[in-house]
Amino acid sequence: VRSTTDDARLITDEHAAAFERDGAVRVQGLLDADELRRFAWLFDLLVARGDDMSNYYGDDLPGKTIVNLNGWRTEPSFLETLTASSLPRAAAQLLDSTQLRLYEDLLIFKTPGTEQPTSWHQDEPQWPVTGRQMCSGWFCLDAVDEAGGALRFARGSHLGRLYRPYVPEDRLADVDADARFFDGGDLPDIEADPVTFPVVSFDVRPGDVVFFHPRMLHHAFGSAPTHARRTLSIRFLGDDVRFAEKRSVFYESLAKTGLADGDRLSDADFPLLTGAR
Ligand SMILES: O=C(O)CCC(=O)C(=O)O
Repeated sequence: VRSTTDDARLITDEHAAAFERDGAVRVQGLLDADELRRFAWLFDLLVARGDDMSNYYGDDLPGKTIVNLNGWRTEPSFLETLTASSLPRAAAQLLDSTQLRLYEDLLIFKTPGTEQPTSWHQDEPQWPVTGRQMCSGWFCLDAVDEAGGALRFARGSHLGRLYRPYVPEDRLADVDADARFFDGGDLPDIEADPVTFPVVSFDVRPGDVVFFHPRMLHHAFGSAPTHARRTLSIRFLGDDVRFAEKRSVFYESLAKTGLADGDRLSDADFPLLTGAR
């Protein structure tokens, strides 16, 4: 755990400007060796409890994709490790937010040589919230380049429209019910229109964190032939975020928060990580 004081700057003005302009920024060397060791420990524990989601990512393709969503709900030490790390403070600085809450954490493990991609998508369509002060902090425990699964983004797409999320057929009615949020309609073919959607990617080394806005269109190839891709993506919400009911939420507990449109977020479902209550 870092010895920096609470108000030490982890994010430069250049990082903040890039995040605002492009919707994604790489902060190199944010996590030190001790923080990485703690996250690696959590990763090993949670991947063993993960689900093989290869059928969702494309099980006609080589490899395997294991996912564990919301480790914080099952592993008591998760929040302790996260709160003690520099991630929440860096995210708060990036969002210029006094408070920071956890939205969710997502572990993704792609075995070596996985060709199962993460399809182009945005995250916000299935988050039952409104506001601008939101970001995910995505990092890998291994060095990863674009071909080996580093996230690829449509630069600036956080300033554009929201598109209908992909859902299985039995949930299409839920997406229809939320149509007012999806002013972009169906997801366009991102790769086919490089003028509207210029694709950028950041190679990462252990300790680097890529922060991106949940409206960002993003995608990833599988993993390198020689090594696995061990990834954690941790989602943060800042001061201006309020609850906004959606039926197309990604997982069920979000439909059971008891919150109504416009409510401030509750500690029970969105734990406070930094800042006073
Ligand atoms: O790491 C990946 O393959 C996908 C991650 C992702 O979509 C996210 O963090 O929102």
